[in-house]
Amino acid sequence: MASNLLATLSIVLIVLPTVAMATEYIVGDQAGWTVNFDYQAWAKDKVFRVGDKLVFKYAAGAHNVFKVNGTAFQNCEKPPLNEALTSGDDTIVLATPGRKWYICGVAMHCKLAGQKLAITVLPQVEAPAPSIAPSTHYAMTTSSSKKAKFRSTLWW
Ligand SMILES: *[C@@H]1O[C@H](CO)[C@@H](O)[C@H](O)[C@H]1NC(C)=O
Ligand SMILES: [Cu+2]
Repeated sequence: MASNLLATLSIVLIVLPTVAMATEYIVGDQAGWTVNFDYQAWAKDKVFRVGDKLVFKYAAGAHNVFKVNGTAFQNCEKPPLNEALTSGDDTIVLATPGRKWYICGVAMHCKLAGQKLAITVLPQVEAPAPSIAPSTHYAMTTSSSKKAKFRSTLWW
């Protein structure tokens, strides 16, 4: 029991800082990925960075998601169907900086109902300059003064 708890705690402690740094955006928020929604207005005041995620939520079959180039975005050109994301809960990790374009390939959703999203992905937040890091050594002074109490598990 206690070892399971410890294992779980360790995993959570290791994973948590990694997760907390990236932002996960539900495209369209409560509206999800749908027709007649202004995705440019939705994206306008958001800052997208490498490592962040876009989640496209929709009823599977009703829509899909294509990552396209700027020309295809403009003209609502659909790539081959096998390139579509279709699960209804599609996560895209923003892997590189730059302009990114997404469209729905179902019927005329892109062309006639504005189901298209264009964003600009910025680089990850700068880490400390590499020229400074190797020559400077910081002692690890942070330590938890509160030891975890597992004694309660013995009283079962
Ligand atoms: C943009 O995408 C379309 C459709 O997938 C493709 O036909 C075209 O060659 C692409 N253009 C560029 C410049 O990559
Ligand atoms: Cu659609």
